[in-house]
Parts: sequence; structure tokens; C-alpha cells
Amino acid sequence: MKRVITYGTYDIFHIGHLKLLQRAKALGDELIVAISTDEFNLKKGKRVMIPYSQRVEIVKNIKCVDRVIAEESWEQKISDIKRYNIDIFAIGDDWEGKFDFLRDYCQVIYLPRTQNISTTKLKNSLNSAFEIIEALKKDLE
Ligand code: C2G
Repeated sequence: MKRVITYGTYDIFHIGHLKLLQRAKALGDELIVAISTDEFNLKKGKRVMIPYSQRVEIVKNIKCVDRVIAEESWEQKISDIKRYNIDIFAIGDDWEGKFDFLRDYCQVIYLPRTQNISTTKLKNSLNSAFEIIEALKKDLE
């Protein structure tokens, strides 16, 4: 039984998130996903649109996900790896090299990100759409 763990915010869930989770699961038999809490996202400097409870509900219902836990700090990874008997830590290659220190405890694999999609891009597109709507509304007044 090969256990894989990955960490992330998973805000505004999109195909890049899904492909990452599927690639992580394909590395082993069981996938645990640690979802960043709203409080931890503040520490990460990330403004999230979707609250933690809903991000958990979405990710834990993804077919390839076996378990969801909370990510509350940068420092919990080593204890998580020990507690859940993790064989592989996997994450997108935007983090390339950042988690090599985990190699003392498990295999570390950086997976290719999905191009041309990100939560930031989605948020920016939404913001632009709202600006256009506001401008049109003003023209119609
Ligand atoms: N991802 C991807 N392709 C994208 C966008 C994201 O493969 N187009 C991957 C990221 O590389 C990450 C996962 O999806 O592995 C979740 O991405 P985020 O929610 O942005 O998570 P992040 O802020 O990178 O949090 O302790 C680690 C952090 O919690 C990682």
C-alpha cells in the first residue's frame, strides 16, 4: 500500500487541480490531500474566494482522493508524513526544490502543472467581466 500526500489551497477548483490530484494518485494506492485552512491562507498571503469547509467538501468528493486533512502550518509536513506513513510527497512543479528537505522522510515528486489555468487567472477574468457589466450599466443609466 503506497501512500501519497499533497498540499494545497484548492480555491475555485479547476482542471489544473483535478489533473494534479489524478497525477498524484497515480503514483500510489492512496491519496491524502491537506487543504490549507482559511487562517493558514492568510499566512500564505493568499486571499481565498471559497471558504475552507466548502473547499474540503469539493476535494473529498473527488474520486481519486481517499482522505482530506487540514493544512494549518508550513511545519506540519514531517509530522504528517510520519503520522500517515506516507511514501510519496507530491506537489506541482511551481514548488520545484522547495520541499527537497522531505527527502529524509519520503520520496518527493514535483508534478507538471497544467498550463493556462490558475485561480488567479479565473479571478482576474471574473473581475474584468464585472467591470464590463458595471461600465455597460453606467452607459444605460
Ligand atoms: N496546480 C497545477 N496546475 C495549475 C494550478 C495548480 O498543477 N494550473 C497545482 C499546484 O502546483 C498545487 C495544487 O495544484 O500542487 C494546488 O494548487 P494551489 O491551490 O495553488 O496550492 P498552493 O497555494 O500551491 O499550496 O504547503 C504547500 C501549499 O499549501 C501549496
